[in-house]
Amino acid sequence: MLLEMGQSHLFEHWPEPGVDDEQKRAFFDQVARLNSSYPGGLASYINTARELLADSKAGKNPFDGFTPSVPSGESLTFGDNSFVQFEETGVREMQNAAFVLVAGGLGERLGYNGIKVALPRESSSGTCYLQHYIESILALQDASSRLVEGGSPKQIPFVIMTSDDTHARTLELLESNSYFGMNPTQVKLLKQEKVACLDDNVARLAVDPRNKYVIQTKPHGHGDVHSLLYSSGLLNLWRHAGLRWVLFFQDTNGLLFKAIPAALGVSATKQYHVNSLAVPRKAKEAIGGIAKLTHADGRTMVINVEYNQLDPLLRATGYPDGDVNCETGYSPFPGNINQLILELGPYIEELTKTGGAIQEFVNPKYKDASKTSFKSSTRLECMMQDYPKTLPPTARVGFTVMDIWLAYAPVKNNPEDAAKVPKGNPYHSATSGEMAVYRANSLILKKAGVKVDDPVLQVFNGQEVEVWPHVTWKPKWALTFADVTSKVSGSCSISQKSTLVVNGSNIFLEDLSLDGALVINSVIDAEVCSDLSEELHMVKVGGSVQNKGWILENVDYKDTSAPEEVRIRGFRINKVEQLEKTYNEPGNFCLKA
Ligand code: UGB
Repeated sequence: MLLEMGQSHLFEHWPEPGVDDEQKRAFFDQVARLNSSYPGGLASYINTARELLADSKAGKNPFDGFTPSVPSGESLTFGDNSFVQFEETGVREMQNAAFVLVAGGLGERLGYNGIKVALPRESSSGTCYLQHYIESILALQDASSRLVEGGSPKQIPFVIMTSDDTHARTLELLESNSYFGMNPTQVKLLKQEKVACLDDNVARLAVDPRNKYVIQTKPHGHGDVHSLLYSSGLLNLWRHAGLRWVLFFQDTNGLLFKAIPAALGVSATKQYHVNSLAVPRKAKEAIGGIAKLTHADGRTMVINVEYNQLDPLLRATGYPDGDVNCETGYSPFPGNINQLILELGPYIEELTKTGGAIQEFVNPKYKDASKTSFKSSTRLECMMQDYPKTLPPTARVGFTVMDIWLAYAPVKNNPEDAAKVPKGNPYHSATSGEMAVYRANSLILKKAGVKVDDPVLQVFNGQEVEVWPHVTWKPKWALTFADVTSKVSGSCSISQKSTLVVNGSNIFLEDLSLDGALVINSVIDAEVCSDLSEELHMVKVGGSVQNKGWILENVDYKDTSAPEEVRIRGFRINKVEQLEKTYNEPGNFCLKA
């Protein structure tokens, strides 16, 4: 096959039989792996590469014939009636859902040496992303089964897509932490394979410069998740188990689970086959824009257009200024945050036709304008949000826009690049990722009636951020706005310098005045409490707490004496003074300190 596909150069420097036989065998093992992990095999990969490389050389616009316009979707406002209603519907539906985390990327832009899901989401509790995701899924599982009368508790399946770069370390993180409380059989790791690199426009496979018996490979992109799910057989198992939804999400967004219940509520209510979560987006911000594309022949699709393509597409189709902010201060095209909710039935139907193959693209860096040779080898790539591209026009493809402060705070940029982000645009750094969690929690408490002091501005690693009180809670304490309002009452207040860590589902805050650091733990088993609002199970905490609290101290990202995860956020927490309370029985507790 390789010879037929014009790949004889791979064997050019091979010595006679008997020499390096082990390495030659390893070469064919690799070829077999590359062949079996790509829908249609290596021959299909090479053919597609030739077509896409020819299009790229000819400068063909992938959106040729399409005109973009602003699509209409559901726009939610946190805390209003319809939001609360969608949240309730979403939590109810959760027991029919499966979650899929794409975590095969190394996060080159962040430059962090570990896996991104092991980074702390915030450093007050020190909970890492993976732990937070798992605890959120478990809390949703419990809440959903409580809502559905007579429903037997279902375990929500959780799939993590890894790659050679992240697999071992993800598994190790799970195993060394007892899967953060999840049943290990609930979790499935699916490893994506890399794809062969290409040396030139006729798609000759690249030989690894370090070893002539190895084909050079690079990641194929998060779009692999669809073919992996399909070939794993999980989708049909889920269908037989009565599941209806598959929710996809990315590695570092500490806010995501605040948006998920309402977004699933929208999917269920509007019966969307595809629902993309979106946020208002600043023009030219480095996230894709969701657009409606209408072809000259009448076809339309609602699809993500990557940020580097949106501006040229607009310019080429009658918008001479390209991607610019409108009167709202944001681009009219909502920003894709790559949280997708797919309805399982139509998803399986589509994948049965496509095998999970997603339209690919190629992005070669040419040496010169002749476009005949590349600066370095390239490869085909695919993105999970391109899934709707092959759907029939009857498919119900929608999106749900939520406030940025509620839904989106990824950690993608290293401190140096983040500091260069134009003023007013989000930093997407470890610093802003943590501050966003405190801001969201503070704003939610405020909306629930707590008096929360305004933030102060502080600069960490060259980034000016709002510092709100450091409020953090376990997902089992509150998943929805209704949960929060049911757990705070009376006249509560939190000063700006405060830290509040809430750890326990049955903790209720009543007439609490906090000016310092307070950590509340409850070790009463929530699962035995069928109704958490019953007085019988409540740990009611109030009173006045005042202490020196926890202080943020600046750390420069170049200071190698600090751990990497501290350096990249630009501060460490100095725990000067706090009150920590652990309750193992219900009751009313008045704090004084
Ligand atoms: N990922 C994989 O699992 N495998 C891979 O081969 C590559 C990545 P990036 P990207 O939300 O801000 C996306 O690199 O691709 C995982 C959307 O395309 O962080 O530049 C990886 O582990 C864009 O439209 O993002 O941009 C991570 O979890 C916009 O929505 C995830 O895929 C943008 O995200 C994303 O990888 C965004």
